[in-house]
Amino acid sequence: MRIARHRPCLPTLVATVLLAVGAPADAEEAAALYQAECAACHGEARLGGIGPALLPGNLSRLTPEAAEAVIRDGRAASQMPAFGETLDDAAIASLAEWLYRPPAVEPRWTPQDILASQVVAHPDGSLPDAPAFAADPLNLFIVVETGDHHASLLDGDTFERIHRFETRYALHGGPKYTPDGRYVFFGSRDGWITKYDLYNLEVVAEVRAGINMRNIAVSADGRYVMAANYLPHSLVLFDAHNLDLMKVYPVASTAGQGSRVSAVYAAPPRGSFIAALKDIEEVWEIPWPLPAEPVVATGHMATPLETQRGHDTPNFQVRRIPVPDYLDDFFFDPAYRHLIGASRGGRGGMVIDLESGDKVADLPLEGMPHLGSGITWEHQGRRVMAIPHLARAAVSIIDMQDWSLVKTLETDGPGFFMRSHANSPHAWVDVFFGPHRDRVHVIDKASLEIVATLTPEPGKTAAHVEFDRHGERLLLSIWDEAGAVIVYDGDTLEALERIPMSKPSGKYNVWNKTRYEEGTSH
Ligand code: DHE
Repeated sequence: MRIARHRPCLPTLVATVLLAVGAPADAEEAAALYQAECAACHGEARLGGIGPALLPGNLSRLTPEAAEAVIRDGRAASQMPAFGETLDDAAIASLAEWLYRPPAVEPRWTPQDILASQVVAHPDGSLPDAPAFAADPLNLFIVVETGDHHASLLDGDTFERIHRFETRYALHGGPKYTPDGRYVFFGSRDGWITKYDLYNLEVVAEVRAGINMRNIAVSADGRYVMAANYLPHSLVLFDAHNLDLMKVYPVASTAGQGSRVSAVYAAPPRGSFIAALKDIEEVWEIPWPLPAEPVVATGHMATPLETQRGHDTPNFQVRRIPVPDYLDDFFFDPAYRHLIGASRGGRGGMVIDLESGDKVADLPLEGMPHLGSGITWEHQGRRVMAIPHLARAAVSIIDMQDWSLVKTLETDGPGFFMRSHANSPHAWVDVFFGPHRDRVHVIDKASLEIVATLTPEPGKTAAHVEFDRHGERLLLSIWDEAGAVIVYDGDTLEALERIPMSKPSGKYNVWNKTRYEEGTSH
């Protein structure tokens, strides 16, 4: 075995031992190699960290040959680096083979574990009902800083930092707000959900939903939180008030095959949570109880909840919708009638009618469309959606009436995140991968042309935009330990201010999120 160099984040002692032992001839050596090369991101016990859990039950879609290729070449659109120059073929094969061996102790996270993890610091309703600051509470931004695991609360009018606080390790996915914007829920990759009171700047409650979590969703009425896990294979429902456990849904096919959950989202007009699964060709819909009075959800979805709920699944019961492929990534039309999904390894996307459960269209979306960051707008009287691709230097624009491809815009590299606002003439897309990762494109939503390409800080990754509630100014991240968010004027594209941050990943404006603004993620 050849180890040309070892990565700076590795435990030096173990790496030194490995240099001495040579090729890993047995499981013990492969295990040591795992500790040296992989544990920092995937966890010492393979339970996940900033990378996913690596246990046989989570690798069912990956052949050992494909696992070797991922170790050798890295994985597109993730933080998985290539080890091809560090490890020789024998070491890679040995390591890949070892990952498919069951762990000595099968990891478990039972309802009792969930209950025991719950901490209620300030029971819901025990803190004052007015904000402790003067800023517009509906124009606040949460900025997640993954560099040192903190979050900042910004005033969306003055961009003054109201507060900065420590978060759980490795938050991932967008924080979710209650409809009044008072509380925000964070989810971490290692399974923790934190409910935070923005008015009082205090944690209300925390609970650990799983060992390796994908994301969380909050019902449109703010009463329920659903967590989607990779490990264990489960969805977990909580009462949002103090994060009391309500129900654990083991995720498996009717034949008993378990599955990771790709993600879960709230579908307000349907009054339900919708989850796509990674290892079973099914989408799950789980309705929450409808309020006695019709609730107009928000923003452009001015439809009473009842009228859209066309199926008769009882509250909190699972409706299984068979689909033709695994769905790793997905998105919805504004009415939440259609789910637009894609498999990471697939050659395109598909549209599922959530009422009939039928596939109604195939989409020409090669190159790993990042549907989770899709946005929509009105173009010449028709609604279009635009999505970047994780493995292709392009943005695809699709007509949402007949699902035809309107345009493919060539970009300077594959992108991760896309953003706009109903009041802005522009859509922004980053160039997250490749040599031009310090650039962002600005697209004119009327002409569907790139009208500007900015390089906010040469050499540093520029990514992820979020507008203020008015659609006038926006925040863009400089994705670096010594990074920043830069405030731009949405019309003139002029940089107005630089606010230092530690690797700011996402920014989340209260108004845009609670109103399900068309130009942002939900
Ligand atoms: Fe994410 C959101 C999946 C890698 C940063 N990412 C999401 C969501 C999903 C997802 C399903 C939507 C959840 C939500 O908001 O409720 N992400 C995946 C992957 O499958 C992938 C490719 C591999 C993985 O490691 O899980 C992946 N994601 C990354 C990263 O490497 C990023 C860039 C850095 C990080 O923090 O891990 C990253 N993902 C983000 C961010 C969001 C996100 C900042 C929220 C975007 C938003 O604006 O809503």
